[in-house]
Amino acid sequence: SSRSKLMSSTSSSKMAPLVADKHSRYILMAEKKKESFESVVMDHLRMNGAYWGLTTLDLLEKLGSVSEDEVVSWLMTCQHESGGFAGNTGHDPHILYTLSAVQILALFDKLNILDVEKVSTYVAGLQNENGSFSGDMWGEIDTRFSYIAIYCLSILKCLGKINVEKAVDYIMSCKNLDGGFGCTPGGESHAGQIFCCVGALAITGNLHRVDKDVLGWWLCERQKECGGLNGRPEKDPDVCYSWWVLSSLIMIDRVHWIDKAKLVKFILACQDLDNGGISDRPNDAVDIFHTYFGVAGLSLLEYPGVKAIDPAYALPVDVINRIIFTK
Ligand code: GRG
Ligand code: ZN
Repeated sequence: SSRSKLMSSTSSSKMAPLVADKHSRYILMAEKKKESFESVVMDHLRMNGAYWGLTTLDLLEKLGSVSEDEVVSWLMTCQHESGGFAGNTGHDPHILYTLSAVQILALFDKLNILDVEKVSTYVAGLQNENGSFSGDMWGEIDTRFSYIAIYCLSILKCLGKINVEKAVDYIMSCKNLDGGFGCTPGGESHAGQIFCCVGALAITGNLHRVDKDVLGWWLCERQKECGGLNGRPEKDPDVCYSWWVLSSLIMIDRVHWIDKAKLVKFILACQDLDNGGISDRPNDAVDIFHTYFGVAGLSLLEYPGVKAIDPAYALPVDVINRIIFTK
């Protein structure tokens, strides 16, 4: 079946395997010749980059090579008095960075150092009258922020602080006739936005409100001849959609509608076999973002040697189990 198809197809050609150690080394060095991952995080990658790099290392069972204390003490300097986190020390808080901070603390099993009341008050305070969420005090509204707010409050066990019903109704108002979702009502369907909406519906137990066959069809049409996935019709395939599309297909139980073996090949073909890292498409320059999405995609595809990742929370399954099933 699909697993044997995966085996035969990967062994029949001379495809290079996942060069996991090189990817770990690439992340630890993060394009500079700096000594430690921590200094690179502080200087260049900031909060989102830290989440991408650290999650990739954990999926490859290499999180132990990072100094947890250094990362966590830097991370806490990014917290603003409002409770939200910034992308780096001294910057302004935003819900995007607040999620990355919560995710990093979850990876290190350090959520207990958070002032949960403060962080959850910041996140809940971004909900608008119509149920939508703004990204920060300036007010831009996007279903990305709905997903992030629901995610943070779920992990912190504070969903009671927002109006979940209104939040879900707002997300449903961003659904299109093609089965997909956009960033606001009427916005074009895009795989990244679909991931956010489906993820928020999954976390709140509302997946029954998705038309799984219509959405599943739109999502599986993202696979191109080369095996890679694109983010919407007429666009080029890109490794990051191995995450946005595949996680959505898994959440709605339609992952068998794509050719998994062909997608594995596409991701593996985007590796830099010499220096590590994964690019958006074959022969492009690698970056930490696509390295994360390539490894996370392979995790969803059950590639050997990569830990399982949760499709709704985008963190290793063991991390999510530890949080959801305790206290
Ligand atoms: C926890 C994984 C995780 C995410 C947090 C920030 C966020 C929540 C989600 C972002 C969802 C999103 C909109 C992703 C799309 C990112 C992307 C590759 C955009 C590029 O769009 P275009 O139009 O590129 O520039 P295409 O591929 O369409 O040509
Ligand atoms: Zn991309």
